[in-house]
Amino acid sequence: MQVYLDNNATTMTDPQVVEVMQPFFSELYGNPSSLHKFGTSTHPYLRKAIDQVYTALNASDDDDIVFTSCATESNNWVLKSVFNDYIVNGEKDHIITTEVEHPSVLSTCRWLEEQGVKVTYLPVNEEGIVEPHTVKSFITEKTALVSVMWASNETGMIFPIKEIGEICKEKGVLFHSDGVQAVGKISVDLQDVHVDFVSMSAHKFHGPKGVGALYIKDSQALSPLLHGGEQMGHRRSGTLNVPYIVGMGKAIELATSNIEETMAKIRAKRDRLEDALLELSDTFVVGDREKRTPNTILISIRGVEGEGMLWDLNNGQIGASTGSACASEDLEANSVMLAIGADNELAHTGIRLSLSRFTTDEEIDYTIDHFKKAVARLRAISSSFAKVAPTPGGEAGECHIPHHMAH
Ligand code: C6P
Repeated sequence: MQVYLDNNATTMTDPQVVEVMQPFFSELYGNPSSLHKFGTSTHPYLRKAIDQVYTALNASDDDDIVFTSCATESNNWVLKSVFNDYIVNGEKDHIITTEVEHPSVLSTCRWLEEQGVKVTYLPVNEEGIVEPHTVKSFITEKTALVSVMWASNETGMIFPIKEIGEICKEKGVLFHSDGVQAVGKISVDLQDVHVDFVSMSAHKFHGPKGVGALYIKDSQALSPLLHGGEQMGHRRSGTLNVPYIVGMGKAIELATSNIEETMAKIRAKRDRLEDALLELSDTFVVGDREKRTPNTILISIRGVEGEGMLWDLNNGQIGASTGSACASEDLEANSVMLAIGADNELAHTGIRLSLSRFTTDEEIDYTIDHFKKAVARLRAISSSFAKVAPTPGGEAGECHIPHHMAH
């Protein structure tokens, strides 16, 4: 059996999505900007995809949804254009974000610091979320933008976006949320929450890779990241990627049209897996499960290195990760676990398991069985190693565990 439990890194493209994309490669391949019928015949399909995204997010007709190549582009666009539009002219000089954002936000912020922008990286609390009062206390007259993720890719913790949005509105500060791990996993209602910009990526909700979007409230001005032709009303130039946009429309419709029911099923499987793994001694899960996206577990097994565990899971045909896929090549401790107060040793043990609507009960049973055996194997190896080479200055397993991680 093969089990894919890395759906926060990317998802399988739903076969129904592949099917609707198919005609746009070799049949309806015209450039939508062309005036002939090859081009214009794509328009109804593009219109439909746009409507599907608006409906899924409950966006208003006054808002803009602009297709991009991915969430990394959407995040870069917001941060760099806010810099260009509000900071370069000296009006403002400050951006607020959090310590636990995805690298597409954090690296862009570091680059902005090199350009002279003051960036505050807010700490998270012990559950791994930033508290609204913390955001409020750092906003000054010079703050141009607050950028806080909607849900964490690593822990699944859902951030208090509604409350932070109210604070930003009251203070007159622009608010961006990286919605990559929220869209398609929890309800995202953009008429209920005040947020100026939301980034998303289709491949996180069973759409294709290489297409994302940026939501822009009230179609407000934001200078383009890519200059060029007139596509998307000059907001994002480049020939429209029709098959992928059509695929994204279908994917978001499938992911959100019955979200409560779909997520209840995923949550039941996730909780069963989590309960079973927590039967292992010295095992901890980050964050209250009711406050997490329904598909995610970040679990730590004391004394079991994350990389060793991944290797063993991989041998058992189970795909998981130690955290963000784009940081998985280094062997550093999980930065989100460090940010919530885990010590270095514990932060090296995190394993992220993320389910999807395609995860089956049989796969969960198989994973529970293999995971438990893997922990036993790895613990046996590390205890026999410890007998030969005791670690100086401390007993095995002596590490700081934040109290919220204890089960
Ligand atoms: N996170 C993960 O393993 P792209 O790659 O541009 O489609 O999405 C980037 C991105 C932005 N924000 C968040 C919160 C994300 O989770 C991701 C992608 C993957 O966690 C790959 S690094």
